[in-house]
Amino acid sequence: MMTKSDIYLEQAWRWFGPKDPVKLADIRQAGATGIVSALHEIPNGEVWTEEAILARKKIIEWNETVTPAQPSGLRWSVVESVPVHEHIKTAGKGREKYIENYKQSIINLGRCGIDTICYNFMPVLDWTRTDLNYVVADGSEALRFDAVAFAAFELFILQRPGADKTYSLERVQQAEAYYKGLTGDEKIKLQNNIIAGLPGSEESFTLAEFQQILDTYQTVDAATLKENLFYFLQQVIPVAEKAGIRMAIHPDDPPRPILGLPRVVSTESDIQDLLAAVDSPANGFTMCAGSFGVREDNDLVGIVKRLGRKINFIHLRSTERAKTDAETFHEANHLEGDVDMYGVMRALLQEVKLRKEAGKTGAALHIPMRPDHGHRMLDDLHKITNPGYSGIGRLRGLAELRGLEMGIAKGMA
Ligand code: DNO
Repeated sequence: MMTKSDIYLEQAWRWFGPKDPVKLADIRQAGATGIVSALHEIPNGEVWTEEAILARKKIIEWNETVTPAQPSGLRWSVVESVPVHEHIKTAGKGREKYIENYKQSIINLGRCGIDTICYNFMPVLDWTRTDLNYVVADGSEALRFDAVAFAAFELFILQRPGADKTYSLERVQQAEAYYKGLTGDEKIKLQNNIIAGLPGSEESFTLAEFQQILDTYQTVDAATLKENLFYFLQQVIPVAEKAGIRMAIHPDDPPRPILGLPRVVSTESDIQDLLAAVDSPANGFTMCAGSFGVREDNDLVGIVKRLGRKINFIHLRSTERAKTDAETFHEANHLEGDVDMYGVMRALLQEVKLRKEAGKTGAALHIPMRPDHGHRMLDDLHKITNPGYSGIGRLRGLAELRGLEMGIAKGMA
């Protein structure tokens, strides 16, 4: 029998809680041992109590269908995400209160034995796509960000004041033609895809609410947003360090400003800046190959090589930029597309090896990794799935990544 190398990443899987159509029992069969989850029902900004955390942890870690209950073989390894309230990002009037609440949630999670928290600092919207059912050559469905469709939403559906000045004339014309070709239902669908909230984004808006919240950023440019991020880090990182929690900021997706809003976690130099703001092992990032990989100027393997010791969590997926439009992309199969997954995996395992030599253990050694997103394929196509989070599509992703990892790790031993 092949024995597992001791250079490996913890295989994790995102689970949206008891309502997720992909069940914990399915995840066990997919071979993951780490669960990535959140208390999605708690409104942004409120404290996560120990009681609520422990109740969810019990569901994940104990199989209660047998008596007496047995360990399920899964552990709640990462919280994705504890959302950062908008007032923290804009330095609004509730900032101090929301930071105190955030600290308390960190302390409570630490007390309950959680070791990693993923979060993001994207203004208003979390990850954004325009098409949730883009059919690729093999007939499966992928998520897609179409820059023309996005501009059509912003210019002609939302009609954001000043938006036309942020686009080239060519883009405005493309967007107009695109918009004119949409039926009423297609317009509603595009709007919903963008502002009704993708899984895990926690917030959804009507058009009027959306413009209102965009307006709260009128005086927040990239420099101010960075300052607000650093202020947040200065407050929460020492608390996380003491609580035994490793914070992992997630990069912007897509990794560039949208809707006139700044985005400050898009590039290697953004990451360097935020790491330098507070020097602590608790101040790390999520190496999300798919999000960073959308930009051609992000050197993924280089990021892992240079900043590897600050990687606290990993998302592996690939994207493919459209040949005719550098800002349009879809999500490719995990080992295809623009991401050099072999190079990224190899660099990650080299990092694990260094950590092993340095005597690290647990999550600090076997960094949790989840297959990020997956196509809707086979039986997924007949089921209701969370966009990007289908069972079989991710199973394929994890299986491919696991094989890649094993091949590389064996070669390194
Ligand atoms: C999308 C996810 C993001 C991510 C958050 C982290 O699939 O990668 O929603 O969870 O940005 O805070």
